[in-house]
Amino acid sequence: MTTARAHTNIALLKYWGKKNTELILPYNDSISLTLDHFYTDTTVDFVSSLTDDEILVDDQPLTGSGLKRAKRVLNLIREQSGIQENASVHSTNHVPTTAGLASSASAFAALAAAGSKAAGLDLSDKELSILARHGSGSASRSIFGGFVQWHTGHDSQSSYAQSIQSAVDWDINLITALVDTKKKKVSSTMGMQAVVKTSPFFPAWVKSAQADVEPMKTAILNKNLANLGTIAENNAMRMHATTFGAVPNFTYFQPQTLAILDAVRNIRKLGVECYSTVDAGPNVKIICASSNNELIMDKLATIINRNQLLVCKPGPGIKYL
Ligand code: 2P0
Repeated sequence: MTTARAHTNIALLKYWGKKNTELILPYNDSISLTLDHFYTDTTVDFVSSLTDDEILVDDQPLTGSGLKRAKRVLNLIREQSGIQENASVHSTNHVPTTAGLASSASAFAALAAAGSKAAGLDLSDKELSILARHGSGSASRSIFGGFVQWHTGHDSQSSYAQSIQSAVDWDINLITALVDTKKKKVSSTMGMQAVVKTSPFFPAWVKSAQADVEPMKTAILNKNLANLGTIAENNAMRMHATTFGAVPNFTYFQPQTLAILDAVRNIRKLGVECYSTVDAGPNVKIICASSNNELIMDKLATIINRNQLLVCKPGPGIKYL
C-alpha cells in the first residue's frame, strides 16, 4: 500500500488543444508553476479479493470520465508491472472545490505515483509524468515542483514534463481572484476540442504559444518577473481568443473577470508589477511579488471581496507519505 501527495499547478504558458486525444498529446509545449497549499493525497493498494477497481474520491465512488481516465492509468500500471489484481484507491483532495483551481492535475499525478509504487515499479520522474499524462494533460506537470515545462513530443514516450527550476528562491507568487466557483458550462476537455475543430484562430494560437517557450524559460532562469508576467498574460489572452473564434463561439470570461483584468492593467500603470492569467474558467490569477500582495489586494477590493482573494506560493513535486 502506498500513499503519494501531488500539488496543483497553474500554467503560465497554456496547454490548449490535443493533437492526439487518445494519448493526450498537446499541440504546443506548456510551462507551469506548481503551487503550495493545494494538493491531493492518494493511497493505492492492489488487492486480490477485489473483482473490480474500487476508486473513492473524497469518500465518493468515482464515475463517468474521471473513472475511465483513472482506470486507463491503472491499466497502464498493470501492463508495466505484470500485476493482475484490481486496485483499491482512496483519494483526498485538499483543493477546496470553492478554490476554482483544477484538481485533475494533482489527482492524476498522485494516482500515477502511488499506483506505480504500490505495484512495485520504481519509475523515474519522466516515466511518472508520461503515466500521469494519460489521466489528464496538466497532471504530467504536477510530478515536479516549481517551474515546469511539458514537451509536446511526437508520441507517448516523447511527451513528458521536465523541471525548469524546482527550488524557486525568488519572490514570485499568485493571487487567485475567485470570480465564480460553480462548475463551468464548457469543460477544458470540451473547450479545447471545440477550438481545435472550429476556431480559425487555433493555428495562430499554436504558433504564438510555441514561440513563447524560449523567452519564458529565459525569463524564469533570469528571475525576471516583468518579462515572465508579460509573456504569461499575452499567452492567456491568446488562448481565450480561440474561444471567441470558435463556432459556436463561447467564452470563459464573466463581467467580473474583465473588470479584474482591467484593474490589473491599471495597477501596472502605477508602476506595480502585476500580470494576469486565466484558465478555462472565470477566475483570474495575478502574478506578482509577494511584497506587493497587500497593495494589489487593497486595489482589487473595490471589485471583489477580500475573502475571494487567495494567495498561492510555489510548491513542491511528488512526495511519498
Ligand atoms: C493548462 N488547462 O495548461 C490549461 C490551461 C486549462 C487551460 O490543462 O483534457 O484538465 O484532462 O488533458 O489537463 C486543463 O486541462 O485537460 C488545462 P485534459 P486538463 O493548465
